[in-house]
Amino acid sequence: MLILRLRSSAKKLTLVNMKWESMSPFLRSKKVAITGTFGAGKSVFLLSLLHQLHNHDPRYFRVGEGREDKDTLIKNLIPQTVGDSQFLFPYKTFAQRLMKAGGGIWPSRYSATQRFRIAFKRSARFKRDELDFMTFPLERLLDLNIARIEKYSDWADRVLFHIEEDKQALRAARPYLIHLDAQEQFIERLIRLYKTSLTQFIFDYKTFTAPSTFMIDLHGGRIDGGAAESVSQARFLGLPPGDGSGPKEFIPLSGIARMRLPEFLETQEKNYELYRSQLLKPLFGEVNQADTLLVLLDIPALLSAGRGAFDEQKWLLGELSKLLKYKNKGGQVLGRSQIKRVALIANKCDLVRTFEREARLPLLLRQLTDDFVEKLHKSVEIGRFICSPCMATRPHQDPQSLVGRLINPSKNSERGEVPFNIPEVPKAWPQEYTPQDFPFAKVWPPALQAHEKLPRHYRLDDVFRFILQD
Ligand SMILES: Nc1nc2c(ncn2[C@@H]2O[C@H](COP(=O)(O)OP(=O)(O)O)[C@@H](O)[C@H]2O)c(=O)[nH]1
Ligand SMILES: [Mg+2]
Repeated sequence: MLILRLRSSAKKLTLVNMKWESMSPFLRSKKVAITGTFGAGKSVFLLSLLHQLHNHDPRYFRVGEGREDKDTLIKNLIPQTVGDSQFLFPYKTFAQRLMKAGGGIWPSRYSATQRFRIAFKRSARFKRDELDFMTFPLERLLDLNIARIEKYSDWADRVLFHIEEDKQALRAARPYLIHLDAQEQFIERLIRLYKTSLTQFIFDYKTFTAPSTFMIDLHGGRIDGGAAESVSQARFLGLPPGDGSGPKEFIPLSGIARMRLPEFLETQEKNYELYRSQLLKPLFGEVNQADTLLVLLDIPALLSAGRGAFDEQKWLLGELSKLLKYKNKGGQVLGRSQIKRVALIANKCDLVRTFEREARLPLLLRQLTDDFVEKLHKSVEIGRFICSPCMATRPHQDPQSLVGRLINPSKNSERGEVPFNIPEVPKAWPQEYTPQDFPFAKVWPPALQAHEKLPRHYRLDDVFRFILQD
């Protein structure tokens, strides 16, 4: 409790700071939250953006808005300290790895939430700018119900209800449900069975796979494919072990099981509350304090993972819209949304055939996000972007191919640049499709050529101008 209290008073302090700074006549502060599902490109986006700003060249990264100020320069950029340094984005290390001679590597995972704060001056402006970036996994929105439902037992009933409504989920969870109803229950066994069910839900893109830390842990690692029984047991259904104590897990107990296991129920209630107060409330509260939200949508990945991935993405966007709508109702729990701008970004467009980028991605992006936009407050400004923060492919004479450093080790063990086939992007999202229909490849970052100082990007500067707008 003490730690919690300390934390919240630290938060108040930063709030006071932010207020003071935003009123300062010499500084313009903005808070930018970046989200997207696992692998959508949050770290690469932040890395590339920071890299372009640290090494700003107005020929390749346009900051000025009008035609007349196309030479606006980023000057005097200074990284600022962030509140909690364990989440500091290791910009320098990642940039060195990305820029290695002969071809670099993508950033690795180290934390699900990342932060970086910079201050700089635009040559045409009087005030300095400060940008405070944070990233978080969109999968955390799987927990929105936990954040909103105060009582553990209400949440448990609701989850069990959802499982029973869904035939496929019911099948996956049957061993767990049977043990819940058994004469005698073994707690370890209940937890093990629930982990197995949840793993299956994740593989089937079920949207009630909470707590989300089971899928994406606090280090940003995602559960791997494989047999549901074996891959799941080392992961936690709640907060991980720490401070010398074990994991703080919770599973949905039925009404009968809650009566039969009063002591276990008590720890379940406690762990549920800890998860809400230590993870969800601070995170969602902070997201709502951002001015601008960037949502990275990896259309090639959604196509190459099958229709379930598309449906899950849409559902997560729906939950995100609920979080942002807390403007009027129940705003006390998760904070009033301050978000004024949302950028919807069709990311990694360098993996799509050159001519299809502008011809096909815009419509797919619309179809994916229209319901989301519809649900937002009308005052929120929406920007839509086709983007690649780090172009890792080059055109090939065959328009159905691109050249890049293919990751597939059996096809390119040397990590050299090779041409490879690119599937055609559909004109609209098909009602049904499987991973075989759109086999998009993965590539290493580009091996820079002699005249290139920085990786190329595709319209990353458009997104940046959107962030900076007055
Ligand atoms: N071709 C291409 N691949 C990218 C780009 N951005 C990210 N990726 C790939 O996507 C992977 C995941 O990106 P990352 O930023 O770590 O995703 P995160 O989980 O959202 O932080 C990277 O390892 C790259 O393989 C891009 O602009 N172009
Ligand atoms: Mg990342």
